[in-house]
Amino acid sequence: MKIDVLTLFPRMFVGPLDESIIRRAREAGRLELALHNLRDYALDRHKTVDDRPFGGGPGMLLKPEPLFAAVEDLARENTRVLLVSPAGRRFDQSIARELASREHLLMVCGHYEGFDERVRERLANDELSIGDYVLTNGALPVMVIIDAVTRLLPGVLGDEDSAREDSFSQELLEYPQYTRPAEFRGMKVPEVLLSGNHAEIARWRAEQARRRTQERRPDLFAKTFYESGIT
Ligand code: JF5
Repeated sequence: MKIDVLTLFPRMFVGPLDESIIRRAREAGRLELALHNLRDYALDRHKTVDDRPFGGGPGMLLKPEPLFAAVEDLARENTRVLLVSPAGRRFDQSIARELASREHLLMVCGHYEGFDERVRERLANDELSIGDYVLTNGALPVMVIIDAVTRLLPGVLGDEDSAREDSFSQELLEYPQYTRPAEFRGMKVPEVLLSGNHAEIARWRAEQARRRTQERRPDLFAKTFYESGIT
């Protein structure tokens, strides 16, 4: 998959996307990542990318001309153009799966008070948010989305992790897990996990996952219940 990123802060991406699994995905050629500075698409000699909103009000907006010029330069027939801002639809694991199936993403980082509305109308296929809070710009949320999508690309994770992705994510929270020692500072690992009774262990884990999800994430629990009939 190819991902182009349009941002006013390309240097923010250096570091986070050069480590660990994303680095390996890039080195293996499974992810091709290219950073583009929106300012390079400014049309005037002052390299202006923002302007004041018509009608007044606080803050600045990203003006349309540099964004249109950039997207028209970078997008192809099969490109998904994604805006990232707090006004987008909430990014989740199922959207990550959908994006991972695409050939080419062009991710546009929001900034200031956001985008001129004509960018939404004409340029973008979708607008995504990673949660209900306001950041200074879209670089961090774009990196979050790239991370979540990259680990789903074929051949990026080891077999064990990709199997986990299939069976667990988006269903329930994790059950409690323990490693050695069996007792640490007086805290004991639940007896059942040391029993060697695999049917019993599976039952305990399912119950713990259900209970934890119901308590901490009633929204997720309701969705899982609705989809699969788990009680
Ligand atoms: C941004 C205007 C974009 O703050 C965010 C964000 C929060 N959740 N998801 C994305 O993006 C940066 C800020 C202001 C447009």
